[in-house]
Amino acid sequence: AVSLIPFNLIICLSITFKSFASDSHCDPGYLLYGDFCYHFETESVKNWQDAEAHCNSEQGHLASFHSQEELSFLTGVIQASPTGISLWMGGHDSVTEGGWEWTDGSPFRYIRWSAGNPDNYYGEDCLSIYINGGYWNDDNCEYKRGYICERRGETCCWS
Ligand SMILES: [Ca+2]
Ligand SMILES: [Ca+2]
Repeated sequence: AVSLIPFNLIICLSITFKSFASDSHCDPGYLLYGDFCYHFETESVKNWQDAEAHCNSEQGHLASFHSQEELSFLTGVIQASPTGISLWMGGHDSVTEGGWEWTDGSPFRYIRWSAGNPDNYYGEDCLSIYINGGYWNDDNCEYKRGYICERRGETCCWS
């Protein structure tokens, strides 16, 4: 039994080292990109608020994006199995019209609006991404769409 303790410790250390080397890992159903795990929900459609609430129940938020690289990852995944026209993301201007923010609190700097948007058409306040092309639309929050959740990646052992 004495020899098992250091052996277990070695396993944990090696897993920790591996997880640091690859930053983090994700639960089943989530894909790792950078420090975050993403879940692409295309089977159960929800309005924007219910989609965000579902992501909250998974300790996350609707996804935010901050670079062309992140967006290329996203569009690569959703175009591999296209479902519907567009998916909900975490952007909204429901607090202040035209004052776009992400539900995860990250800065709203990188933008990729589709031509003519945001147009606030009949009061659109929620951000959806077109599967074909990855451009964004301010959309009617009540529409039921698939969505993308994000959460921080898990780290092993001592987190
Ligand atoms: Ca609006
Ligand atoms: Ca629009």
